[in-house]
Amino acid sequence: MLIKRNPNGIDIPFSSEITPRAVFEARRTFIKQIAFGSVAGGALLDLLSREAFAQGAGAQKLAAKTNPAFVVMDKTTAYKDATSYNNFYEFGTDKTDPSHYAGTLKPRPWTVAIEGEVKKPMTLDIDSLLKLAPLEERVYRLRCVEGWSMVIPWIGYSFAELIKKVEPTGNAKYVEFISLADKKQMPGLRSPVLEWPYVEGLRLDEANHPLTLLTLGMYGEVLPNQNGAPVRIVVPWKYGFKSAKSIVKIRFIKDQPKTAWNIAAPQEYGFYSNVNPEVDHPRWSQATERRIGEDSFFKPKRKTLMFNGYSNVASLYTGMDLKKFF
Ligand SMILES: Nc1nc2c(c(=O)[nH]1)N[C@H]1C(S)=C(S)[C@@H](COP(=O)(O)O)O[C@H]1N2
Ligand SMILES: [Mo]
Repeated sequence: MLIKRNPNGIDIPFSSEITPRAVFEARRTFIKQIAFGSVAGGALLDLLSREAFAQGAGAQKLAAKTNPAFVVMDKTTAYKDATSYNNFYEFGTDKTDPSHYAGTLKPRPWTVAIEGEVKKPMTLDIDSLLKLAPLEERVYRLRCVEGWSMVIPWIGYSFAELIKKVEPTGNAKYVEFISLADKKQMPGLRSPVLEWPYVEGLRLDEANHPLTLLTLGMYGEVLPNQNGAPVRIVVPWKYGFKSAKSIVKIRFIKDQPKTAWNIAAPQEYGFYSNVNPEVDHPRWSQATERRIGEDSFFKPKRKTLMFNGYSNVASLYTGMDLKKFF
């Protein structure tokens, strides 16, 4: 496919438009069935619409216009994989735990308190967040520090839009994202694998980078519980654990915050955690990754890209030793 590079350092496919989850899925089934010769002639269209109907039923739709400047050309991960292979330790540490147990999370009503070094602290509910800026669909790579990756069509807008609204003071140098920690909704909190609540953080300039996405949906729908409903952050050039789920509090602060994984294993998980194939995890290489849904004997692992392929963020780290600030 013909592609061009854009200023965000990611690949843009030539045409793109809002693609609801049902249509992604229908297309996949459709291609599979063509490959196996099980579909012919007039059955094609019928199959497409039936699939779309069957798979789209249930979840709440969320309309958004695709922003082609933020769409990677990689094949999108199947919705089924993106919603059944998850890390969300508040619901257990197995990959399938969140899809099995996150049903107890109540994503509405929900509020996010924004406080700290801001001129306009505020508490916003989900409807206010949905209206704060135009919703965009963006297809990002997500690279977990464990060595697997996915490609997900998120829905949201640049976190910078929210930063503008609350007007950080001159003392604001970092942003802290705090996830819900409610034992009644989250069975995983009984286990001390991490210090609860789950906390993540960014430097203010990282938080202000247009790629940093305040995320309210995926695959044309509101976020499924296991993916961090009703609101999460997505920072595509960093390892997945920087993208905190089910956020209830956002604090603008002066000093670098302590973060959940850094507290748990400081020698393994640094504050920055930029995707970097040249800096190995102490227990494994970060040079390659397995794209979920792509497993096969013939498929070699993919090479992990510097900053997960989002090369234009490099300017955020000019003069920094990324081996030291891992
Ligand atoms: N609150 C919270 N956020 C979290 C996690 C978590 O355990 N708790 N796991 C992180 C990790 S390790 C990854 S890889 C991504 C996974 O996001 P996904 O399940 O939507 O693909 O969420 C991140 N956000
Ligand atoms: Mo992860």
